[in-house]
Amino acid sequence: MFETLSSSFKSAINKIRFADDDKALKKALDNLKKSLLKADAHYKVVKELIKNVEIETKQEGIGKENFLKSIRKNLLEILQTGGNQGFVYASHPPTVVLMAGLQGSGKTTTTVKLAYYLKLRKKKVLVAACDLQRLAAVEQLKQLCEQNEIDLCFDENEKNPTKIAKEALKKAKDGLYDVLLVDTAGRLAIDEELMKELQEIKKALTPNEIFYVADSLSGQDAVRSASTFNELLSITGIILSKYDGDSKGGVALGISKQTKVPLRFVGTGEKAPDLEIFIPERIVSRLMGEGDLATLAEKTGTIINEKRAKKLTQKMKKGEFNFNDFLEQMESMKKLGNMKSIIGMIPGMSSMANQIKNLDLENSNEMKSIKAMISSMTKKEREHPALLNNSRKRRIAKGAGLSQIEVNRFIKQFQNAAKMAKKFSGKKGMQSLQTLMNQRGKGFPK
Ligand SMILES: Nc1nc2c(ncn2[C@@H]2O[C@H](COP(=O)(O)OP(=O)(O)OP(=O)(O)O)[C@@H](O)[C@H]2O)c(=O)[nH]1
Ligand SMILES: [Mg+2]
Repeated sequence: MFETLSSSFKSAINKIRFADDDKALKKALDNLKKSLLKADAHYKVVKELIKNVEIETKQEGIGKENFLKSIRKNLLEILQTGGNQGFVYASHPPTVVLMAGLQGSGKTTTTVKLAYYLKLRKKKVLVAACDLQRLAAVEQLKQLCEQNEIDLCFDENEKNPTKIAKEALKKAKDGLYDVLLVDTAGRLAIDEELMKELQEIKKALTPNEIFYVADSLSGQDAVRSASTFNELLSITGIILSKYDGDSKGGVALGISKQTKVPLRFVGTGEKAPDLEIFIPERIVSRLMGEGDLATLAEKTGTIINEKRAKKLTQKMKKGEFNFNDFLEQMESMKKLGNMKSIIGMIPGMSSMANQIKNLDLENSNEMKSIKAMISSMTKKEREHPALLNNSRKRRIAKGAGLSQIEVNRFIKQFQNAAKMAKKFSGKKGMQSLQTLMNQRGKGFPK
């Protein structure tokens, strides 16, 4: 995410080559303004940003450094409007979060993503199914929660969402849950009936947070509807969904400043792991093309079990890395979510992220074939890749419905990967891993 915006900033910065070059500054600012407006950032926010950067850069002396410093400072100010960041836990659990939004904006998906995010952080999470408007709504949530092993409170025969909400709150308290997330019904437009329903649930729960889920594809409309919801319901945070369709990404830039409500998370895909925390300092780094190692390390840190990682490294060192370990690694990668957004967090890689289509590990043909091959192996073969002779390879190919050439290619790839792994698990490899680990714990929200 942010690749489009990031490249706008980078190209502006690159235009400033010489000191005291008024013309270059003007050109850089004009270009920046145009591309931000094209990305659907609000004109007032853009105008103010450009004006401030121009004044400050001239004051400090035109040059790359001062220009960069001024953009950073002003971007941070814009993104920080509104207060709380990330996820804030109530002092007395459960933290109750009411999810609101228009029809199809992504409330239900985002509820599950947030539950998944919190679960990875070792929180006990309950979801309440309070959309009783749409027929299949409860079923949709049931399936998503089952897939991701998330507890759900629901009653398909109940017609009154406030009743379910109250029941869920009681269950959350009795069951010592850390967080209760309440999914609600959407409407095509903001109408009285919807507001009444939401206000009633709000009264019954006194939630700690009311998150408004806004569809970023709807551009400035998302900002307007967020403002209206805020007037009527006093929302405490905004989540921008569908940010993987990047064209109108400029909305993220101004939405906090325009609504005075902080942007808390951004949805970057349809799957449970595709949710990014929105921390202004980190986002500014990403916008400046400097990557975001903090979020990357935090994300990998929640998924990679350190003990297990050590054990794997030992195995790699001894050259004992086998097919089971390989599958396990693949499963962990899946939990990281949208690869495009992961790559964009690595410093200097944001332009590369732009070129990658949403790489889907789970559903790629390659992954499917690899899984089929490994499941056609015996337990012994999986643990001891060296056993695979020609007759065994033939059997595996048959079992997986693949040609022997394909099986040979995969085994070759695997052997190369194991060799590389052995090399990197030596001293040098450990050093780079250590550097990444050290990034953890620096200013992470709990
Ligand atoms: N690509 C992408 N799709 C998303 C994202 N968030 C939600 N969607 C998709 O958007 C569609 C609507 O999402 P829902 O979560 O059902 O929306 P909702 O607000 O609960 O809809 P209603 O309950 O009908 O009001 C689904 O097909 C989701 O998969 C996202 O961040 N990226
Ligand atoms: Mg829904």
